[in-house]
Amino acid sequence: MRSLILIGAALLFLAFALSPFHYDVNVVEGTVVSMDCPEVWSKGKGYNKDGTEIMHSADPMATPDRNVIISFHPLDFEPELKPTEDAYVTQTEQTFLPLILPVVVGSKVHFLNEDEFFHNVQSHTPGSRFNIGRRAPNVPYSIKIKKQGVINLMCDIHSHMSAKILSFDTPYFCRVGKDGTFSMKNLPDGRYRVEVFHPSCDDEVSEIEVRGGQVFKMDFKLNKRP
Ligand SMILES: [Cu+2]
Repeated sequence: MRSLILIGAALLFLAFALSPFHYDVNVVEGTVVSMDCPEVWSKGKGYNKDGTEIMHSADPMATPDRNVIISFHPLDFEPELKPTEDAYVTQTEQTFLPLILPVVVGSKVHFLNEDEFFHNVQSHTPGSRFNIGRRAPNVPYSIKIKKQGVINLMCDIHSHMSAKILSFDTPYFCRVGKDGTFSMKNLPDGRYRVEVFHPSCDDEVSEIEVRGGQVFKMDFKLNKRP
């Protein structure tokens, strides 16, 4: 009986290994170094129309280096696109957090005003125009992102507030870590166009082929926008 179970398991394994639908998953890891790229905004003092000082959150998620996103776009197959869960943008101390939010196209993005005064969120990006109106503190509001691409967010009350949603037609993307390293896991075999997005550096585009369930290395050096 036991040997029958073992034979059965071996046959199942063989069927899986030989199946045309079987693929290995790979890992791409590496570093992103940004050179001489400016802060997204000046951290110097600025003033609102009413004379009050412009606020900026000191949260790390408001800094360019914590908002570097690397995405892998399959060239050999159509990936399954499941909406991103927990896609949140808050408005905190007159700052969008995070500055850059990556999602799969079709996801719902939730906005939450965490300040004690009104904010607005709107986009004038063609194909992704919306305006959630002026919202009181702690009243959440959600928008479905229908088109892929970069969507620019702003607040019509505080003109220094800006952020971006990166709406991807791939589920393979990650945020580069604090130490400048990244590790993109679960990449099926194939060729990919690799894009690195940094809020204030020039974008970097590259290509990689991954196969055989291995770990691949990729390093990027980003330069100031020309
Ligand atoms: Cu605002």
